[in-house]
Amino acid sequence: MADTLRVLGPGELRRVIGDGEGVPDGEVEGLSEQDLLELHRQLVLLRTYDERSVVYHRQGRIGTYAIFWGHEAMQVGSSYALEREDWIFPSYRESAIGLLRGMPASTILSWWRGHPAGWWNPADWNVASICVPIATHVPHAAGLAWGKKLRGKSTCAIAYFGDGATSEGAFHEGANFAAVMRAPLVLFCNNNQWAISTPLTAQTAAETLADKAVGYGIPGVRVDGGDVLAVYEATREAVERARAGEGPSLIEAVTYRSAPHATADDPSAYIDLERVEEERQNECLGRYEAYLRRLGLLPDEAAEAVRAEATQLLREGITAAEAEPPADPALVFSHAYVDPPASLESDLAELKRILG
Ligand SMILES: Cc1ncc(C[n+]2csc(CCOP(=O)(O)OP(=O)(O)O)c2C)c(N)n1
Ligand SMILES: [Mg+2]
Repeated sequence: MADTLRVLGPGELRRVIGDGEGVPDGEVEGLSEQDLLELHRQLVLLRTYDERSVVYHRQGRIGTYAIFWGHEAMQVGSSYALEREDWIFPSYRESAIGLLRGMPASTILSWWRGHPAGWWNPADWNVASICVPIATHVPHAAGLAWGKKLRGKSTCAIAYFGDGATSEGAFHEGANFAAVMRAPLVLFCNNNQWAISTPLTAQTAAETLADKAVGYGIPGVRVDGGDVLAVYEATREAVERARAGEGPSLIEAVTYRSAPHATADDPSAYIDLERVEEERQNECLGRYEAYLRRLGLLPDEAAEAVRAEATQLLREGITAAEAEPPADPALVFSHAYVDPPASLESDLAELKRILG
């Protein structure tokens, strides 16, 4: 495999996993069998977290939830290319990425329950807070990466954001700043082709999102977002560039959102349901499991054991999250102002009265 970023033409996506028929399987240099199985474990962990969360939402046990079904390969493949001290800046779509660093499931479930037990200290995991405003974390990630560089560290940062985020001023400011300062940053765009109900065609006039990299003077690559190995390899190259002092890279991982934007969304009003069904048939975990089976690396019992372990982890996670004592309602108000206006006091009194 090439050790510099390969720039492919529009429409061309980097792939490693074949289709079991005409398209042959590739391999990624440097990944052992143990690595391949760990990638599988992580994919199953995220898939299980996501599927259980939708159920917990329907049961009224967590609040509105941003589904990431089908996005797991982008998250697992990219984060696997990082070292533990590298910093991750997730959006709501990557809410559970901390699991891959051992963060307890209860912490993330608590976040979705709106409970302060879900407010982790970013420095404990080198995972920043989940960013809900679109793209505002991109300048934060750029600043952190630049700061690490100024201190002579080899640490880099990765910022995850969607296709819609590339239209935001904060994306431009962060990308431009990182490029000018040669900050060790990986700009990872999950191009799922939808920003809630806005399709990619209404989002940009650019042929590809990776093309935007040209304007910043950095490399931009396009990769199949459903291919965990291709995502890993592309991110590893971007990380190597970052550590070598060559600055940021933009990775456009292309997929198609095959679940609702969030539990509050009904995409049947705007999405092509046939396309969704096609994508669901070709989803990233199934593709990777088929790849491992072709290599003879995934006996049924082993796959079952990985699923059982993840299911158990989630069961324990929701139990622990629900065992948290009720949060103090004053917290809703207490970090908003240095000098709180008098009206907040009466609002708090009213809230306490309602809560009984
Ligand atoms: C600054 C800002 N504007 C608007 C919103 C409302 N909003 C929430 S999700 C979303 C779409 C984002 O789409 P994309 O960047 O493609 O990410 P995806 O949800 O597809 O992962 C919007 C506009 C927001 N959260 N923040
Ligand atoms: Mg999107």
